[in-house]
Amino acid sequence: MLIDFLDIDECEDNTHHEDCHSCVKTEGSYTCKCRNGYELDPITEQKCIDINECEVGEEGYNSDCHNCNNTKGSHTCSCNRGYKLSSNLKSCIDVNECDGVKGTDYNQDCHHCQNAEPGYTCECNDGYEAENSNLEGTCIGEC
Ligand SMILES: [Ca+2]
Ligand SMILES: [Ca+2]
Repeated sequence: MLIDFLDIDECEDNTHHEDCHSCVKTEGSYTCKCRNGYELDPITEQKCIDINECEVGEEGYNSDCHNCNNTKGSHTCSCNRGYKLSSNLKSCIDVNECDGVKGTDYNQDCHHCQNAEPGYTCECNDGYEAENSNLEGTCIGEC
């Protein structure tokens, strides 16, 4: 029986790289299959490295993500004022402040709330002046 001592099965011996998610035996060596969010190291082809979705740009993450934060195997987003994270946590969507309970989401003194992106503006009853600035509005009465 002929045994090829030179062809060590790194996958079986557990001597493959610990960052190799799924070891795949090749002729005389091994390579790896990587989990989602990782890619095969192009240099060694023997370990999985995190994809920096924030640097990859449009393909890697949603362009509606305002502040991308790379994490191992994924990434997170945070949003600018007036926006909230969508349910997939990857993009930022406008908050409809006018949907809320008056006094909670929009100003108590705002008579007719108009959603805007971002923020909201107000239309006011007769005798009041609208002051719409800094993503928020309010109605100011005559003194
Ligand atoms: Ca990542
Ligand atoms: Ca809004």
